[in-house]
Amino acid sequence: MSPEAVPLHTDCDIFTTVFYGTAMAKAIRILGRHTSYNVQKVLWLADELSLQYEHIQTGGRFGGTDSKEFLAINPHGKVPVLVDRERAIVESNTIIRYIADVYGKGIWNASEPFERTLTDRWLDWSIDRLERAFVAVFWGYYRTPPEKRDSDAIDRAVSECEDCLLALSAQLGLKPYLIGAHPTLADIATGVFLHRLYSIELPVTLPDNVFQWYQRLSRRQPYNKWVMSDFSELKGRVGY
Ligand SMILES: N[C@@H](CCC(=O)N[C@@H](CS)C(=O)NCC(=O)O)C(=O)O
Repeated sequence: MSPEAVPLHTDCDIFTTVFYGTAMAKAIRILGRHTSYNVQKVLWLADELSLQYEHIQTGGRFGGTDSKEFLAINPHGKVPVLVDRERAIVESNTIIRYIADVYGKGIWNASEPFERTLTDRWLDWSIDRLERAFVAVFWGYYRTPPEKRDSDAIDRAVSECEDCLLALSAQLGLKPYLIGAHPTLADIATGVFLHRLYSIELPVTLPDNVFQWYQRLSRRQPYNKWVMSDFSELKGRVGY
């Protein structure tokens, strides 16, 4: 089923679906609209690991995040949420760490504490620097109607994004992925922003290393399916 084909859920449906399952219920349920880059991190990793899960479109035009049942699961009213049996996990980077720890067989995140910091620092940096710069570009330009845009703020945000891309480029060096020969959570938490930076009409320069990394990621089926999915419904949409 294509992402768009999933039916809308009422608040009540979401509560029922999450806790009691549907006819196609799986132990793992991923709540969140596929157009959210935070949700895409989770769907991308789940497919890399061939997890069996149920995807419940939630938030945005699908609604459901302001119901009291959803807020009981995530008081921030945001997606993604992962429900693994009866336990709910929130915050995209926390969720991907959890999935990697429980289902990842040591490939996507190291267990040795120092090795783990090598990946973790990119997850933290992605929130502190990259996401902040990306959001200023994506919301300031793509999601804001032309007559309301602040072009100076957009220029500053593009420059901040380009600084972040240079930091990624330096790290990529001779390595195909941020940590080495195989992608890890570091690539997921940062690589999820690349497609949008590359494909909105603004000229954001991708350094060579970063462009090649983007191409490598694009050839991975889960990246192609989720991260490179159509997000045009968000254009000029400041509502959520
Ligand atoms: N820090 C949170 C941020 C979650 C977040 O802001 N999610 C956005 C989508 S990217 C959301 O739920 N927006 C409201 C909506 O989609 O209805 C995370 O990483 O999970």
